[in-house]
Amino acid sequence: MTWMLYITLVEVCHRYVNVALNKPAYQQNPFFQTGNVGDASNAVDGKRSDLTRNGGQCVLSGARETATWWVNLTTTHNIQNISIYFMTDNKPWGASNENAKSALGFSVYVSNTTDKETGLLCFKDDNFTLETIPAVFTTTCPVHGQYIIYYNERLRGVNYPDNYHYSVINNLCEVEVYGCPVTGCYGSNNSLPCPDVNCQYCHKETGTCQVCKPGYKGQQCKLECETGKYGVNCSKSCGNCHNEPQCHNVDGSCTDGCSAGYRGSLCTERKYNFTINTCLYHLTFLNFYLRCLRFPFGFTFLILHDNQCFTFCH
Ligand SMILES: [Ca+2]
Repeated sequence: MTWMLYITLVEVCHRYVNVALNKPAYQQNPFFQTGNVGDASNAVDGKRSDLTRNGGQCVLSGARETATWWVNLTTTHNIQNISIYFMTDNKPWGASNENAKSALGFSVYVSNTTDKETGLLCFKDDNFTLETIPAVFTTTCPVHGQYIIYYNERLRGVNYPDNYHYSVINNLCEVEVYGCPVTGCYGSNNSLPCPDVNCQYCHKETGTCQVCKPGYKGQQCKLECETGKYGVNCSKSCGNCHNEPQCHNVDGSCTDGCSAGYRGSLCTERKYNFTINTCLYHLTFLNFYLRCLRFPFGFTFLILHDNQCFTFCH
C-alpha cells in the first residue's frame, strides 16, 4: 500500500513541470528603473522565501490605472495550472494588507501573443474580498499558449467595490505555470511524454502530434523542412545563403554566410542599398566627386575631395 502511494506521488510530481521557470518576463511601469529589485524576472526566478518588495524575489510596478506583467514561455505549451504568489511583505494577508487591496479584481490570460485580447481569459476575479483573496492563488486553465499575462485595472469612470485600492500594481513574487514539458504529454493521466521527438505538442488522448517544432514537418515530424524553407510549419523562405539554397531548418540562419550583395543574420537584406543612398546624399549636398570601382568581392565607392581619397562605403 505504501509503495502504491509512493508511486502515485511520483507520477503526480513528474506529470507537470513549471514551464515558466527562468523564462523571459516583462512588466509595465516598473517601480525601480535600475537594478534587479522589483524586476519582472523575479516572478519566475523560483524564489518565494522573501515576499517583501525589497527582497529581490518579487515584481513591483508603480501604482497606475493598469498593471500588466507577462512571462514568455518561448514556445507554445500545454498548460494545466497557474499559481500566483502575491507580495505580502511577509505580513498577514487580507484586510490589513495594502497589497491585497491592489490585487483585487486581477485577471490571468493565456495568449499566443503579448496582447491579452488575442488570448483566453483563464480567470477574472469578480468575487474575492479582502477576507477571501488567497495569498497563493491557483487556477486550472487547460489550454495551449505561449504567454501568461497578469493584468489588473482601476479605470477612471468605473465604480469598483469599496475595498478595492484606487490604483493597481504588479505585486507578484512568483508565478508558476505547470504544464507539459516542451515535448508535450498525453494519456489518461496526461503523464506520458509525446512519442515524436520533434513534436511541439500532441493530442491529449492519442499522443498523435498536432504541431511540429519549428523546422520539422510530416505526420510524425520526422522530416526536416524542404529545400529553401524553415521555421514553424516550414512556412518561411530562406534568405540568400552563400553557395547553397538551404538555410538552417529551425532558425533560417546561413552556415557559410551570405551570397554577394546580401547581409543580415538571415541574409535577406540588400547589402548596398543604404551605402549607395549615403554616397548619393553626400554627392548631392556636399558636391563631392563620386567614382565607382569594381573589386572581386563586390562594389566599393570612393569619394574624392581636395585630392584626398576616403574609402567611404563598403
Ligand atoms: Ca520570485
